[in-house]
Amino acid sequence: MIDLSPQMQQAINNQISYEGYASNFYLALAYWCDDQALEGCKKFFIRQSDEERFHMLKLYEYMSESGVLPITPAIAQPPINYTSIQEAFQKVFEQERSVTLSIHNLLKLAQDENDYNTQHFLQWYVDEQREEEAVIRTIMDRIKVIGEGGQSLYYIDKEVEKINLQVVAAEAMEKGE
Ligand code: OFO
Repeated sequence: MIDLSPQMQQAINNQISYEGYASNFYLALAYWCDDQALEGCKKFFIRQSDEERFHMLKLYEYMSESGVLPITPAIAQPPINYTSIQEAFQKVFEQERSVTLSIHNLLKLAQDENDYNTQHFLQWYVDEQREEEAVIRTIMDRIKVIGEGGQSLYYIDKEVEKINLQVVAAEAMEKGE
């Protein structure tokens, strides 16, 4: 059994709520894309929403393994409207940066407390955030290259769909599927 300090329990509970918010944030974004007829982007965000839920569940399991009852959080309303796909991806990037920061703060707490189990557990999240930020940066770069001409939305959507398939393939490979 893993011993979690009261501060660590609180911090992991906070992280549960950030991951839950991220999952709903992406879900809302998926259906904004659906409303804009951006099917490729919708698929990208549905998958991302599922991933965030998985991140949240991993934290539940970690708490449970430690003999602590996780607190299921109230989830704040995420944005449901954007002025453009460019703005949407900018907000996604900011959202990911804030989660990265909270993971780093959590890791810092684990280091300060000499909590080696939690440090080890969190390394997976550190890697995951780095990969997610890299994917979002790639998409933002492609959006810039495509520009804002007449059919740009069509090409952006196709590009995001392609990147989504690459992410799915990379994840399957990691799992050895
Ligand atoms: Fe949970 O990975 Fe991003 O936010």
